[in-house]
Amino acid sequence: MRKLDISVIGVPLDYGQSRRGVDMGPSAIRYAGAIKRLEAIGHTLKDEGDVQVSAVEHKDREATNLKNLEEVVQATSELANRVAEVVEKGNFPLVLGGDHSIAIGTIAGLSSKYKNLGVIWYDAHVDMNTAETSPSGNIHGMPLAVLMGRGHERLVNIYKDGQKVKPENIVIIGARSVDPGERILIKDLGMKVFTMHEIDRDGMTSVMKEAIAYLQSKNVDGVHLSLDLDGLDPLYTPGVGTPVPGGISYRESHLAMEMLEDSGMITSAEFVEVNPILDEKNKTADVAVGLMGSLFGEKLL
Ligand code: HAR
Ligand code: MN
Ligand code: MN
Ligand code: MN
Repeated sequence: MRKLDISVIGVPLDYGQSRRGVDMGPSAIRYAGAIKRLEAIGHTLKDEGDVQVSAVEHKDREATNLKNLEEVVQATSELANRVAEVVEKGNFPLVLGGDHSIAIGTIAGLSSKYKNLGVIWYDAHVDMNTAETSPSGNIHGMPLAVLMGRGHERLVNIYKDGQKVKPENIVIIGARSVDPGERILIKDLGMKVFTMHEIDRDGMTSVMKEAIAYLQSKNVDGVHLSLDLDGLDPLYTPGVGTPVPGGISYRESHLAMEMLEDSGMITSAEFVEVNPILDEKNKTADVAVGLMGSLFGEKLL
């Protein structure tokens, strides 16, 4: 098993969507014992603290379909710098959200080290809207489009200009809520998506084997896991802002994490969308920490 130097960065950002409370995600995940859990496996942990997020919404905003653009740009820009510092010193970045718009900053920062990054997007949603296609104006529904170079220039050009991930280096797992504009983009770009249909039909073992082999075939120099807790069924992770029934089970999710650990391919990770206000006794944060255990090599025997 790899022994890693893991740097934890919290991003208490809830401006990428419309339900307050997901800014408390990093605290909830720390409270659920993330640091001790990973230290017990044998890794070295450093808690780098939280990225600064404006507590007050900016007032003079341009009328676009991008809610709180200013706040999201500010937080993701700082996050990108922090992640770049972490990878430059050779540590493994573990980012705690916050809503999923933070992936814009995490992956922008990773681009300082990884030139052909692979991404596993574990989510009920595909997060590939732009201001033109978004039904909500919520930026947490847009990070994958932004990272592929599509969307508002202030988001696309965070940390450095343009595309951060190639569409063919992305694997989406767990999708079951896709908007019309997103569907067109997936087809146009020929993206690799394992929806709930494939998971149900072929089983998680087969899906993960295929996902891992697919990314290996792209000769990626690193793989980032972006895990949205709403990828799981809300039975297991009720503390999320946009739950969608019919999701991935607790057991399938642990298996997926264990298979990723066995592959040795994961070089960074983020766990997002934990909202303690909507949760039942910190259940969702507990699941997040359990999944981290499996991802980082916890073994029963
Ligand atoms: N697709 C919808 C939108 O753009 C809902 C997005 C919800 N996104 C997240 N992240 N929770 O996956 O508004
Ligand atoms: Mn808030
Ligand atoms: Mn998401
Ligand atoms: Mn989601």
